[in-house]
Amino acid sequence: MLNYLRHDGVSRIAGEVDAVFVFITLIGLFFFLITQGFLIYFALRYRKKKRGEETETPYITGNRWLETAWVVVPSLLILAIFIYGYLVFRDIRTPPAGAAEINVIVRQWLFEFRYPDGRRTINEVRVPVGKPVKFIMTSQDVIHGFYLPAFRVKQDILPGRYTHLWVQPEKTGRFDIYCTQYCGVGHSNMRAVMVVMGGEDYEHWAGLEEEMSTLPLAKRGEELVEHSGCLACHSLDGTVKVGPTLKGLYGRRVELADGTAAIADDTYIRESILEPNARIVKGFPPVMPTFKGTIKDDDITAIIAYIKTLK
Ligand code: HEC
Ligand SMILES: [Cu+2]
Repeated sequence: MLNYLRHDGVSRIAGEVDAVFVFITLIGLFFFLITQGFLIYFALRYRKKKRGEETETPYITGNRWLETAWVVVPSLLILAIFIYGYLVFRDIRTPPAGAAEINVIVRQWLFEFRYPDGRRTINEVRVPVGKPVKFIMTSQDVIHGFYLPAFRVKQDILPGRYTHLWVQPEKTGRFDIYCTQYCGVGHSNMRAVMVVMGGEDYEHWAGLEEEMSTLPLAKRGEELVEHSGCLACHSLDGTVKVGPTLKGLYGRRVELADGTAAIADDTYIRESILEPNARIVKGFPPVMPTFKGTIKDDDITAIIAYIKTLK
């Protein structure tokens, strides 16, 4: 949590947003100290007199200068806060011309990223450092959110509408993305990461994806499991995470929430990925997102082939 307190120069906008907050906080602090200072001073200065020491309260009808000042000064300050805030807001909302466009399609409970060249990734978006990127976002079901705390930017994602958000990362690294609208039981698992890569690394990665199809089936399945967000919820070593482990799953007898049981064969695993809520494993919450439309048919075959190797 604490590392979000400093923006560390990840982008120009992050610095601008922090500066607005510091500006507003300092004004607030200044008036807090003045008002509280006078409160304490007056409480002592005009405290109750001892018996017999009565003084008559002066009758004050007004003070034109004082009243003008306390109307004009706060008005100017609020105007300054508005104008400063508006200028930064305009900057946040206006992507520079020529920003690369990445489509973000979300649903309960995952982020899918689609690149201009047709590549897709799940819960992980890769962008080159130093270049502006515009995310064009829409939801397939309920309202979700897209929050990049390190970059100080946030935007709701709505069904049936497109919203956008842009960033220009100035530092390489991995940055968390959170869904910030309570979107159902799996909400707290709805996280993604933005990987900012150096220009050359990015070019290398962009060329990489194509080679996938020549890999052996199980190896390809392994890559898919690693890059589809499965490992956020499933372990490969037998430990229970949000969901059951994938180790030794193939051929296992699975107790289901409705009291029946199933054998984890090809059909069962396929259904688990495309329609996770059709059969729920006993003792687990129904939080797995569907990968229908995201993972292609032959890729599911590859994932099944990989799960078979996890003895
Ligand atoms: C948000 C967490 C989450 C993600 C991401 C996720 N799963 Fe699941 N998965 C679950 C949970 C929870 C269950 C158990 C409840 C159920 O049956 O839906 C489950 C069940 C399964 C099952 C049935 C397991 C069994 O023991 O019967 C399979 C197979 C599976 N997931 C595969 C995958 C694959 C492959 C991916 C990635 C493409 C994936 N899951 C992504 C949470 C997740
Ligand atoms: Cu969400």
